[in-house]
Amino acid sequence: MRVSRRAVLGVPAVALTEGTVRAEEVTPAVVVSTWDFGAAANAAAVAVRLRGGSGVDMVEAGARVPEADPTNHSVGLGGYPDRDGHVTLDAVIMDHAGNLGAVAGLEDIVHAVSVARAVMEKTPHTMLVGIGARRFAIDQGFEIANLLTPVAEAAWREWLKTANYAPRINSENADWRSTPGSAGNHDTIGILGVGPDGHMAGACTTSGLAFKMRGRVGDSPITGAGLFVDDAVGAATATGVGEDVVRVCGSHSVVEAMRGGMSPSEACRHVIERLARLRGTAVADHQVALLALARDGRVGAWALQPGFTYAMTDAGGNTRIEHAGSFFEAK
Ligand code: SD4
Repeated sequence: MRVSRRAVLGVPAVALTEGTVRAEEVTPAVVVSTWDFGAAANAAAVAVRLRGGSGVDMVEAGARVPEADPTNHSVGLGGYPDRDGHVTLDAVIMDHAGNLGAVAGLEDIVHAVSVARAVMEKTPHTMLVGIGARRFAIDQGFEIANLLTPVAEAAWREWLKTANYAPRINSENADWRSTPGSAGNHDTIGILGVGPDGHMAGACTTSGLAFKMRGRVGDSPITGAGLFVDDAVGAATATGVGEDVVRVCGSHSVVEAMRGGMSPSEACRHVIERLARLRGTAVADHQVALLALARDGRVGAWALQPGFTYAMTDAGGNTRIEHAGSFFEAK
């Protein structure tokens, strides 16, 4: 089946193919990201690359696109709040030389990925959390903003009517079978890129699971879970129920499997199968998806459940959307 999704993507693209060609058999990608809407992020990343920007510049520029989009309810502005009504952001960025920065539980700042980059470049640390992260961001000149949009607040107030305050980690993926990228689906963006100098970088940014417990942090800002970059091998990122990604150090495990000789999709599948073996029925209704970019531009992904899509873009700016295989579909 060949389906043009140009209208959906709103980016310049040639024929976009779904599910007919293995991602690893096509033109080497220079940027990949999670979900259909990653296409807009990839377009921003490639534009930066064409202007000579580095891998870090690319993934930061890409991640900032959904962060600024109020209609995306799991990243940045417009993200769904925690149970107490606070929008809290988690983000990480990592370069080819093991430099990395992260923030967790950041409030009132739209571009968590850029704060993470400032942590990487301007502090001796790798992660700042909560009020310390917020204070650092303000000191660095980031503007304060109200991230709780009227739409997100209305969704939260609706949720409150029936809210059971017991920990419930999969409220965001309650309807993961809906259209990929839709409001009910996972929206975290993980983005991996290769700069014009051949060096890799990655970023991951999210507002986390909707209506999470106050203080909860998932996988996204955790190096090795939500993101890992190894310039000699490749990079990986994760989306889905962060508690499950953390259990298998998702992204790091994918990179290590690639180091051992697996292709990107084999490596993602290997780690998803490990998670499924480890957790059994506990993950029957959870979505976890892994996406990998080898340093030579091969791309692969695998998920627990069907429905995970990713956007891959070559150096010429041609974007295609691919559907990942899944554990429960392949069973
Ligand atoms: C988290 N992995 O906080 C993130 C959520 C996510 O799409 O991927 N949402 O657990």
